Amino acid sequence: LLDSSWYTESMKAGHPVEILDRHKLQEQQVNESKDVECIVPSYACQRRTTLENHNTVLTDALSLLAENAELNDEEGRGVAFRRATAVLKVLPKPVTDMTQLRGLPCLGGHSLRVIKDILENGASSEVEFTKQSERFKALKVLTGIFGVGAKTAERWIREGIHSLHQLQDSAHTLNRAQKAGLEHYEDLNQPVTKAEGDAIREVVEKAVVSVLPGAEITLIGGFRRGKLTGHDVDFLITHPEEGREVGLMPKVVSWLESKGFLLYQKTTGNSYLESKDGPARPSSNMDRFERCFSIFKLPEDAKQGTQQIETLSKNTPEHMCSLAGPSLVKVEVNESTNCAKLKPWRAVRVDLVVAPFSQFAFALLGWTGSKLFERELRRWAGHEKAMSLSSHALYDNKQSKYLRASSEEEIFAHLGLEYFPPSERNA
Ligand code: DCT
Ligand code: MG
Repeated sequence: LLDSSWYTESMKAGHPVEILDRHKLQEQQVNESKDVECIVPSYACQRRTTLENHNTVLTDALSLLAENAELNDEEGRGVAFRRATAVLKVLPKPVTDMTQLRGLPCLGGHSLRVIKDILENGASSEVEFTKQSERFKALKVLTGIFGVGAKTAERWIREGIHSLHQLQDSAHTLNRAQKAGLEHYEDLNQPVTKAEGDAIREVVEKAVVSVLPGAEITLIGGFRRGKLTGHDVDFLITHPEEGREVGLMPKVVSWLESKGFLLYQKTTGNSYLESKDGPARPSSNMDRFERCFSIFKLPEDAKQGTQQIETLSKNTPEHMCSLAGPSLVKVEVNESTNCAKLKPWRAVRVDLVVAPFSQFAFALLGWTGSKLFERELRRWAGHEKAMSLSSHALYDNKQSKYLRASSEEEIFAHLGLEYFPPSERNA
């Protein structure tokens, strides 16, 4: 029986194995036989999850079902699939037999059926069916437009709109974000590389220090966790002197705009006031900071640009269009030479967040992710510690007071959790 002793095996000295209360452990291990020492803790924030994943076939399948549930507004089901996926991510070997899953937490009947199907038949019929379904495909295409959420996509689908062409041909008036999203659809659906993230960081850093010397900028989100690609680039900005960050965002945005770096931006002000709002509810923690959602115009590095043009000019413009996907492709074709040339820049989603210095550690922890890790941290805080954690603060309900922290390590300590670096928060 390989069971979850795998997990123990994979844990290096000093890694957390005994954080969980004994009785909690027993509750989770419904199927476990007494002699098996199971130590996969049930909260993702108790497990070190690196990017090394030995079960990508299974996790890809369950992630797709999670995504489908989320797109259909079935949050509970989505979370259940995400939790099951996260457990599979920490296993030190590929699963080859269902018995290996005995005693593992968070694997519900539905997830187990999917896994069994894959192990026995090479694929899950439910996953394959979902992938092929017109509804799933339409939801993916439409929510792939920046500014379009599941609810809007759902409404459009009910009206018979399944593709970008149909949307363009419809009489719908799109808002500013959606127009920009449609215009830069191809670029925004291409993964952003770490190198592109670093190039953007240089520009944003220049903007930030020129408008407020001493201000500090940190790369957050997936890139801080060591991912090599992402769907956007996230930055957290602060200033060591509390209060100096006030009014910073409009100045940064103006600087970037004046230099032609922004194709779109929308800024929201900081609406969090501890004295007024009290401990932020977990669900509302993402939107209270001064925040800028933007589409960045990132110039291609000249050398890379030339290479692309050379390769692509061997294809006919028509071929290029099909390579690049449906419609909306930014290819400049010179009529006289019939020579196609790529535009010398690409659009990238960039999120900027400004936090007051006293909230910086909470913002850093809250914005580093992964989304599931964050959700689990908040669940742990609420259910196990009677605390409310947000990206602004940590409130202890028993002591009726805020717990201050100036580093992520201190927040983990307040929560009674072993500290994990960002690279181990990839749940
Ligand atoms: N976040 C969260 N809950 C959400 C959305 C975001 O806790 N509902 C946090 C965790 C990650 C961080 O904000 C940045 O969000 P994304 O950019 O969506 O996540 P990411 O991990 O950076 O993913 P990607 O690499 O694809 O950008
Ligand atoms: Mg991100």
